[in-house]
Amino acid sequence: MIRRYSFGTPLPTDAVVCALPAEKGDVPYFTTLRENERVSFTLSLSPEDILFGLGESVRGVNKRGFRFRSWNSDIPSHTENTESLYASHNFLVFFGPSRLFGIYLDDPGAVIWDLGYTRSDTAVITSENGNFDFYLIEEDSLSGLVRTFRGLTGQSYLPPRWAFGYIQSRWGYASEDEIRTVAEEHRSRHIPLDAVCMDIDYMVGFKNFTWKPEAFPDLKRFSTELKQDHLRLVPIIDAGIPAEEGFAQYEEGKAEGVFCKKEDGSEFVASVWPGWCVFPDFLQEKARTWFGDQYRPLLEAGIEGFWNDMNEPALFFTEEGVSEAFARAESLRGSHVDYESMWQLKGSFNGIGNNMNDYRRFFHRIGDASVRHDKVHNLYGAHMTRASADAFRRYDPDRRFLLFSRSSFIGAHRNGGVWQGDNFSWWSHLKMALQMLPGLNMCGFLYSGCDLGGFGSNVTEDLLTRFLQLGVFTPLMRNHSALHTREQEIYRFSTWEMMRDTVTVRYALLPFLYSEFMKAALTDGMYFRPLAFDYPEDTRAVRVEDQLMLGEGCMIAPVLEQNAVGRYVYLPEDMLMIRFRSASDYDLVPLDKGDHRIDLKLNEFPLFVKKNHLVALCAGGESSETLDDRALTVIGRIDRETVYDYYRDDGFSPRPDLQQHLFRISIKPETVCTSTAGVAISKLLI
Ligand code: MIG
Repeated sequence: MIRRYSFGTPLPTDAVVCALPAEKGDVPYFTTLRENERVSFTLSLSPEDILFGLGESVRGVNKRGFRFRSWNSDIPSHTENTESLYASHNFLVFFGPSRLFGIYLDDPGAVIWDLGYTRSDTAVITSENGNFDFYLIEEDSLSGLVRTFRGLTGQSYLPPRWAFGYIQSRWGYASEDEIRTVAEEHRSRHIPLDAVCMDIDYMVGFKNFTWKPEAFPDLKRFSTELKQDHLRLVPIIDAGIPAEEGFAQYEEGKAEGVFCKKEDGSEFVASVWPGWCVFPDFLQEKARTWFGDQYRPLLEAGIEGFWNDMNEPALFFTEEGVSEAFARAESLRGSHVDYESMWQLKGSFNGIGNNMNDYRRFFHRIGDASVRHDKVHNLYGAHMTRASADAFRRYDPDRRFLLFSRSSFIGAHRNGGVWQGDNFSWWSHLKMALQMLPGLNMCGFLYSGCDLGGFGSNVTEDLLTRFLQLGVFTPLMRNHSALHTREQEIYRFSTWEMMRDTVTVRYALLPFLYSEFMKAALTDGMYFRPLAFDYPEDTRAVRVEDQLMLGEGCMIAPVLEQNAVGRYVYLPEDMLMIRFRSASDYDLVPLDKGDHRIDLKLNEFPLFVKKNHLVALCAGGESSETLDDRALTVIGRIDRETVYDYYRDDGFSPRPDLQQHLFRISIKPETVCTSTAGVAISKLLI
């Protein structure tokens, strides 16, 4: 059941797809307080209460014990103390012995989530602007609750099947020769690969929708050549458009009036990669259509996937901001130099990027109204994603395109996936990546993953290996790294064969993981969940922070620590462990409910399968298109007839019907081909 409570004058966000009448009276459970524009909701928490959700955010699966701020931020150096990341996902579930409900604040401005931070026994949620819809969702189970919420916000984005392949990316690939080399290094060593990303270096002067003619003399020919080798190119697109006289996109957009304006009606200009830029007003349909149409030359060159970046929007600086900083610095000139004045001097320039004053300098048109950016800040990236997805649907309504964005808001999950933004080659960020996945899934962002290996700083062999072992299971499996960091492609390392073997597991599992993903997406379910969703009565399971449920019957528990050759795993019920080394090399170990110390050498990683559930493996391959998924090895620990509904489709049609694509696989203990220690393995042809 969902109830809507309306506060102030809510602005349209595009997050919700069902209109509900607003309730009269106060929101149950919470104490509401209005203070000037701010509205806050207070609730006391019992020691047992657990809070799940908030999508992309730092810290644990259980969000309790910290303060978060929904404010989309370009923040590469985030640590566990960072209150805001690249996206804002205002959905939170309260789960305790005597309560189960979820709340969604459909608020495009800043929202503060004090979840036991100021007082450990109190949650206070504050909308800074006070114009929003508050949804209260109640169901009998965690999964039911999330499903109801997702019904409210609409079906998740469906990527094409090739997007489940391994993707190699790096900031710096600047020509087709360089990309060809990356492709060849993978193919010649039989490291599976489906796509290579093109970062900003492909553009002329970092200008969107251009590409360097010397480096990419014939993009269509190049993309066709790669497609013959079952590889795809995935270029990046940034939010800003260079404010350069004579640059076609600038002139055209200016004539159409689609850029964000300042109060005096002049264009808002800020510096990002191409230099001075203007920013499409993605909140206007006209601007979305215009921006979306700019993808056309790339689509015509055969591109089927994109990543949208810098769409918080990230701002390096504005002329106004720089002048103000200089003025502040100037005012200190001649004053006695002490630490205080020096800190002030330094401070003048430190906060110049992504500055709140700049976010207050420009406006969006919503209907007839002019709305200051900071009031709707968190919608910008989501509406850029919407512009792109709409354009792809216009260009080819019969095909799914790959699209993942850095910034997002709930609603964008219908149009694209997300990557988790700039992380570092840190063990702590490997754990953070895992812990963000269930929240993202609750909010509908099923297609997601982190920069495997870490974006910033220098990776090590063991860390990349453990990142890849998590990546085997994340729908987006992309190795990405920043300019000037250690080269991070698998083939750069002495242990590349071990890493390749890890990737082969992804390809053996790809049809199964795709099946689990599509079933979750088409039923408003979750691909990754906290253990609490499956074992709400198990007081141990509900607090597990480093294991996740995957699909209907599986659980992952990656190694997240340096030099570890194993880890403790808690099994809430009897399971089968598949300990992988490669697509063809794995152990099957039945384990009973309880605590286990599992040996996991650097080349080993486990997948756990509930009793009387099945996993299907194919023989693998080097690209998603060339996998032979007709012969499946079905594995399970079964003591009765067990059924798996295997989803299989053409991998690109946009509106697949679930029922039409399900194949029922059924095994009886007595009919299996091999049976060792209660584990059934069956080879099936379908
Ligand atoms: O300011 O395009 O998150 O993935 O490699 C950095 C260069 C801009 C940030 C993205 C990252 C990408 C990088 N971009």
